[in-house]
Amino acid sequence: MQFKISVGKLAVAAGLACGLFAGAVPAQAQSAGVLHIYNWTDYTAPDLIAKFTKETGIKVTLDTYDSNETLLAKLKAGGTGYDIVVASNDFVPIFIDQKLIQPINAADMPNFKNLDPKWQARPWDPKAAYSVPWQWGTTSFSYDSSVYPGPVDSLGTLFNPPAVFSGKVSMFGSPSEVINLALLYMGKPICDTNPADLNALVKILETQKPSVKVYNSAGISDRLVSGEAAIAQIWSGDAARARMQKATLRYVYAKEGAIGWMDNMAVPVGAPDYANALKFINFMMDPKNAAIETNFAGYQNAVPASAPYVTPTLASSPEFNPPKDLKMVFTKSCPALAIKDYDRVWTLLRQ
Ligand code: N2P
Repeated sequence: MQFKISVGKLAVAAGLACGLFAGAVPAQAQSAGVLHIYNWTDYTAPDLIAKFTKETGIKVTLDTYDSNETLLAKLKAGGTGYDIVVASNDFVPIFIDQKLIQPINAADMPNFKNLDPKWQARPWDPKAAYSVPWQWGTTSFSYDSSVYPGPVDSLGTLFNPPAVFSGKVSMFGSPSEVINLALLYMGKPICDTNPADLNALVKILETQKPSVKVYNSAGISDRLVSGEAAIAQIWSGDAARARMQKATLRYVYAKEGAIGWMDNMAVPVGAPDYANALKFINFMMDPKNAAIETNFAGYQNAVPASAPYVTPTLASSPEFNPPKDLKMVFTKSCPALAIKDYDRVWTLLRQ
């Protein structure tokens, strides 16, 4: 083992020997030319990657996942080789506590000033010590109005669906995201552990289950567009993209509200290309680059000066513009007890 030395380390050693480095070489800067990104599916604009590579010479690899739980399991297993991951606000504190992501001191980056001040100090990372906003959006559901004309104004249409949706319901595969939306439907707070409420929660999910075709957070838009699903739990940007392919789809802002969230870039502990990760994070806070990502994925970013570059079709879309009077409940990290309860609910549901 002790004789193993990575190619990156050799390159650094060679560079030092040739006097290429004027200052101190950061310990993590082993490989000059690669960045390994691990992000949600359909969430990284190919144009952005091409532009980053063109401007920096850094090559990018991209792997994808479909839930925070998958990302957590992957980082816990260790040895991923990823330099950038994108975690939702309710999971960032978990990654910090479990020492799975490392400090990046984003406030010191040149483009940090481009962030909207309200997103510079986020409750889950007040000093931007570990993370930088990627995008934010809402979670609700879309249905096909050619299958069911509506009107639809309640999460009840998803959780207690009319017969026409039988076998055509698509739900996320993520316990936290399914349970948060069900709690909202019940009018109960996120992280609720009241036993009577938990029983009612199980009942709602068990009642919905016979209508559910699949619990899977990947491929949602494809299922809606192909007709395999006619109603689906979905995030706002994916909903906009799906509707652009199938005009009869409708994203619902229910009277019970919608879930709000923000995803954040972070650097895993042990990232092989730490310096490149910081370059990418800074690159993403450039207004034009933030707009490229927004135009691709359909979500709001945290860089106000990106607005002029956002396509008018997206900027004026209903999915991009939650109504002013919407009850938006932002997700948050739950105490260990609630997480345990929700694991039990999920296990019961999926057995
Ligand atoms: C994936 C979008 C995921 C956002 N297309 C969920 N936080």
